[in-house]
Amino acid sequence: MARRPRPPETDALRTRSGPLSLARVAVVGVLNATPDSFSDGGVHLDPARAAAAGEAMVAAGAAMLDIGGESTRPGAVPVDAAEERRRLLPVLRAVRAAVRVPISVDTTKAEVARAALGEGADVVNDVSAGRLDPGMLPLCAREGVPIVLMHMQGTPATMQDDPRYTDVVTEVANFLAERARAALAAGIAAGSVVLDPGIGFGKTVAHNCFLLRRLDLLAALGYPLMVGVSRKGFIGSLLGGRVTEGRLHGTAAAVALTVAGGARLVRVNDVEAMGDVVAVAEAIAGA
Ligand code: HH2
Repeated sequence: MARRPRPPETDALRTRSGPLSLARVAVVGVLNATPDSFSDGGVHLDPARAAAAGEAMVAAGAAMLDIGGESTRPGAVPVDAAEERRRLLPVLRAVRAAVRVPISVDTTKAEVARAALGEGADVVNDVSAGRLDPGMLPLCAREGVPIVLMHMQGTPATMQDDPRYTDVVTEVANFLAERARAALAAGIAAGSVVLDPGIGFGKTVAHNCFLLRRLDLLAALGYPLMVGVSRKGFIGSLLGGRVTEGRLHGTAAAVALTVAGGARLVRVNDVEAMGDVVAVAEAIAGA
């Protein structure tokens, strides 16, 4: 497998906490300050426990932590900005005090993102790619922070009801290219844009597999790719209905293939295990 040439601006994301190097694949640790997230709901709601978990993730090799206060799992009940801030900010403050790596805030609301950036978050991770809140792209431009633009068909409440595409890879690629253009038009620097195919967001098992098989086409858009497969439902389905806790090895297989496909950031719950997966997959993919 040949090493892919990448534009120079993607070798690092410039953040307020320093450069996030993408010369090697960056492992991003997930910390959900929510009662209901499918992968770690309730575990990191307490600020002190979240800070300890964040420290452990960094010690295990996380290059960034992603903190969210609203679950976006299929069927999740949306929360308002006040509730999202109430959950998120104490956890963010505690984690920020405990670690030096960049922190991304997983939100679709500009008001929540603004508050989080004020508390030391460095990157915005918006699963709506700036579509749900017209203030989001201008905020990131003004603040000079990187943004992750993710593809989602529909909204979390209904997205898994009957997702349909004519050609999922082309449609996701076109969407991401359009959202990247919108980000640049809003004044966000090209080197501050990260794209994400949104595995599990309005996609069947087959759609997810098609996307993961052709990540190279998304990487060819010229922006670093983040991919989140960790413990997701399609892995459970491929393993005969396996529960979330039993999806570690399936996650490992998917993470290895995302690295081979050109992902530069992998969003995971099990940082230590997936750090090993990334190291081996990257060595083989780059050999
Ligand atoms: N997946 C989830 C949430 N945010 N952000 C990006 N950029 N990419 C993803 O794949 C992604 C994401 C869903 O996972 P999780 O946070 O574990 O669960 P929940 O949405 O229930 O909080």
